[in-house]
Amino acid sequence: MKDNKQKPRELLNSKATVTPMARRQVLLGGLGLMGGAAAGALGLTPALSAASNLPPNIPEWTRVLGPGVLTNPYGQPSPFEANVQRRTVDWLTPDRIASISFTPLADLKGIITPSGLVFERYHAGIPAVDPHQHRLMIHGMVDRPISLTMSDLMRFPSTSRIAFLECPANGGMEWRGAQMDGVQFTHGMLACCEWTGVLLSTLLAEVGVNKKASWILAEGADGAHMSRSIPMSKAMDDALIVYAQNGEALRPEQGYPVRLINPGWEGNTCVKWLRRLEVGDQPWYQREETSKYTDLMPDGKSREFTFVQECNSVITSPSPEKPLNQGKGKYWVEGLAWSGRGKIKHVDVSYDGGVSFREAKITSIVLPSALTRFGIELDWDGSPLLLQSRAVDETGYVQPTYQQLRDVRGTNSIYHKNAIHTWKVFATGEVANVQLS
Ligand SMILES: Nc1nc2c(c(=O)[nH]1)N[C@H]1C(S)=C(S)[C@@H](COP(=O)(O)O)O[C@H]1N2
Ligand SMILES: [Mo]
Repeated sequence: MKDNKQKPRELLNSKATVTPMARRQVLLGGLGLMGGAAAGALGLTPALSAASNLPPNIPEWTRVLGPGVLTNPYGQPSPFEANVQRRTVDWLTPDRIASISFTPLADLKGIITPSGLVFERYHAGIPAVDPHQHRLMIHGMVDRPISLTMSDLMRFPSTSRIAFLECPANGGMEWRGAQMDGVQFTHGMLACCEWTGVLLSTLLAEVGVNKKASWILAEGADGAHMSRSIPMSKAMDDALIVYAQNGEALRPEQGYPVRLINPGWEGNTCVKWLRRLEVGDQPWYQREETSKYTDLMPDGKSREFTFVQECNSVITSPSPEKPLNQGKGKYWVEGLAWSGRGKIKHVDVSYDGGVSFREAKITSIVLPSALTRFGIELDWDGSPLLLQSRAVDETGYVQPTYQQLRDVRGTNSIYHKNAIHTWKVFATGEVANVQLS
């Protein structure tokens, strides 16, 4: 593990280079595998030579009729975008069953993550749930326990909400130093979708909750029976029982046919393939070691519950995946900010490792507990930069530096790392992940 926490000036002058292998994998990962085959399926042929398609010539695709409707009954991205893929880090987990894949943040625009690119986190793989044989049970300290079919669930008043989904382990590999060479891996346990379903409070009103009840156990139908204890206050506030994502049924990866979404809270509380909600008067012990999400503090004690995903941000371009590869001149620097405590108020960007900051433009709709996009124009003179973004949310909370975060949390943690991130831009335009204290 590289441990390259340095002061801005040392880093700006350092000769450190980008790890060439890692970057090449990120940039070329899917192309060789998918480009040709996908292009064939759509009836597109790669250009004979690029120049023959450029003005003033008439490009070849303008001279022929293209494939017709229903060439692709469920549409796919252009084959030229085949490199935009979820990716995993093979050394992170022993297999791909209890594992994670990452959202390709560098290639995305706006604030909505396309469903097929939402990061995946499984403790026992994806169960093949048949919606007709699936039930959502609600029982425990309630007056009228119920077992709902999917059709039953869809008869309740429906509501939609855009919210981010973030694993609290996002960035966890960076606690001890800069390690992952790409924003996909430093911040890609993150997505933002429009979620549609029924407010949990509506279902709880239907079953009649005992006045003494204060917690709810949510349990999944996967082999891990992954379960989480949710305080009644969140259940009664904005917790959503979701059956749709970005306008269509949930994807199997995201919990088809039904999952829990707790806006602004740890992704692990958002139980997928939801089969059971048990109402009780105390939290349940988290059963498996692998599904414990506790924060180990410097004194060796653990925090049992840290539900909220605090304010965070990252520049997605430039990034190791998006170098400044057009020489000197103007570039659009952009990134994402988010806070589980509400709306993003503003984002500052630094080009000199936090010595000075300037305010970025917010370029998207601003919603509570949703990704928010920012951007700022850079007129690059070709000298090295230390790029940072620092977000502030509507509670006034300012995203901490590594030093500030480590003063409270030490370096033993895995979860809830929201420190200001630094990209070093070299004179060549290449970008590397570095850490400043
Ligand atoms: N049933 C079930 N729910 C689950 C999980 C799981 O393994 N099983 N993983 C959790 C974790 S740790 C996270 S971060 C989120 C990830 O959601 P996603 O895979 O839709 O991105 O789902 C949560 N819900
Ligand atoms: Mo997670």
